Amino acid sequence: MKTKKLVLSTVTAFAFLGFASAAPTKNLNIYCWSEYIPQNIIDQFSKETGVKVSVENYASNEEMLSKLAAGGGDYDLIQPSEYVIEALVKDKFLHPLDHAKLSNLKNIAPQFLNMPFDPDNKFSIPYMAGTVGIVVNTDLVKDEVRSFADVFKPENKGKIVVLDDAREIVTWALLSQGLGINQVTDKNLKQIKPILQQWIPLIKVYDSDSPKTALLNGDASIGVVWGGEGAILLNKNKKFRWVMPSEGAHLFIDSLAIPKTAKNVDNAEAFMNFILRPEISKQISEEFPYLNPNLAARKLMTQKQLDNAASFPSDDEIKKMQIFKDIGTKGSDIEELITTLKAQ
Ligand code: SPD
Repeated sequence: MKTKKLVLSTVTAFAFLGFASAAPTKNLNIYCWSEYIPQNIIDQFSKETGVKVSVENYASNEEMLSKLAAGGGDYDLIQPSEYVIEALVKDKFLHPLDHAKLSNLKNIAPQFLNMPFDPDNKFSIPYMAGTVGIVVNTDLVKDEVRSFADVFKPENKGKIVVLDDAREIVTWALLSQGLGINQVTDKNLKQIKPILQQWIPLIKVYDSDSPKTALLNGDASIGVVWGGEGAILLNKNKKFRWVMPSEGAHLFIDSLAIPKTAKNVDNAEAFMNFILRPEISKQISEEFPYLNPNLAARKLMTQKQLDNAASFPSDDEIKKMQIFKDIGTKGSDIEELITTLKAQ
């Protein structure tokens, strides 16, 4: 991604200019995904530690990266997904973690530790994982829906809500062509362009913050959404059905990491260890029911929570899922393609 490379180099330059961590303070600035860290978790941490926490939200990895690149914010903790950690590690943007302060990391399932984007979890700890799938309001959509191709049918024009995320949208089109989610080449982008040209005019709502809202208020009757959002809908009303797209899906792992520029590293590590506690992680899952990688927390969860297919795909489903990799300058090609198609 041309912009991203620039972004990351700019951010790295900041780190080298000496804006490194200073003396311990009672502040913590978090920049995280919207609807992901419950306010009551922040409040409990503040009450217990006396640390004043400020939180800013973003709706995509790319939004977070451009804010960092612009030198905006003064963050101690960020919440990147796997391919972004990979890029930030390459760019030497992250502060190495002190594992002596992360005693609760042992609660994380081994399958989510030591992943290729951050071997030995030197720079990041898993927060939540999940997938992206289809939610159908069965009161309003009577046809069988099994695939992305079933969602993006002319009959569904004006009824569809999707994530406002270029990499996601391109991924669905790649999968619909039997292509891998990281096979973002010029040739493949050319191949999927006509598919996206058919799909995009059918979409009514783009929303990465809360795609469930359009399905709840009737603005949309079918959607392609984060697993956690799907899980909330399933809990709210039996008319909503979760469908794992037959073309395939990806597994995302969103982590917490500390920028090299952070001023409150101790507080950031204390927060990481706090959210890794089983009872705290369980509370996070109650409000935002994603695929919780914390095994000790899962032991405290109800069978109903664990049985929610949008939160916890089956082992077989997970085995088939691919994971995003850093695609470098191709990221900006994707952004450009989707922006152009949305404007047509
Ligand atoms: N509201 C929180 C949504 C978090 C979704 N994670 C996104 C992963 C994108 N690759």
